Amino acid sequence: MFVLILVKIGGSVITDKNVYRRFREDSCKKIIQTLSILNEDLIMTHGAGSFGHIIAKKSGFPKKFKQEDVHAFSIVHKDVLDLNTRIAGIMLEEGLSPISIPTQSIYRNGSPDLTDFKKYLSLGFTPLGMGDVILRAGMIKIISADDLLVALSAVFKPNLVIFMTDVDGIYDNDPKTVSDAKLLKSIDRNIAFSQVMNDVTGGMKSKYEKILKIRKHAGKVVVVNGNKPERLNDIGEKDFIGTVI
Ligand code: ATP
Ligand code: IP8
Repeated sequence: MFVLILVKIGGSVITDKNVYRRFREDSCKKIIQTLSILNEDLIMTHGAGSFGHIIAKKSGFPKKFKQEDVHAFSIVHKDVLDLNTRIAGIMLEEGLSPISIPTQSIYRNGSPDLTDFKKYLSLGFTPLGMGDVILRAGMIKIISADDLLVALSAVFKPNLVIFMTDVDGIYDNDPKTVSDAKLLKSIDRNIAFSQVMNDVTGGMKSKYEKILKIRKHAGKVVVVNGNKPERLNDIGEKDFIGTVI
């Protein structure tokens, strides 16, 4: 049914966002197992979770570059690469052929150069992008994997884009702080978003704004619980648990 699928594995699923560099290997493995058996063309990206957001926030990123930022910038970048290597390792174990495409090297100008994604996808690899910090025009910027999906969707026109977070989809309020928050099975109204702790990319609100841009180029966009990746098999069914945009 699907031909090209773009995925963001959220840092909220594969890391503990409250604990610096805590990787959730089992959750990551389960997601990759589920994606690999879909047997479709895949472009994967992942967020930074506690491998990026904690130090970035502590260091005041994004901000104007100052010499004293060099070390923290370097730590965030190295931690993101560490997370990326762990994910790529699991992908290999599950029979995929990942190729990591560093955000550092594709954001040379204002918009990203996606040539490598195209090249490797056409050769049967699974391109793997990541949220990272970049230096541009005297600024330290944060490129979220959500930003990458906006750019990738405009070029690849995917049939399906999947966002995975640690909750069941998009709610009418933050389900972690509002006990009667309701899951929106499909989006048709404005939502009150709360800031996500330890997140420097605007949490769910900014994700939703990016999803609306992606929606223009994609057949379907879904937000699902990455801890229950098997729900992907129910997309299109009445009892699918997640948000369809
Ligand atoms: P990362 O940027 O580290 O990759 P992520 O993409 O997995 O993270 P977050 O930015 O952490 O995702 O967003 C998911 C979090 O957003 C959830 O843990 C949830 O508590 C919070 N949240 C806030 N408002 C909402 C909402 N209206 N619906 C769903 N989740 C919400
Ligand atoms: O986790 C953010 O990417 P995201 C990247 O996809 C950093 O929002 C370094 C915080």
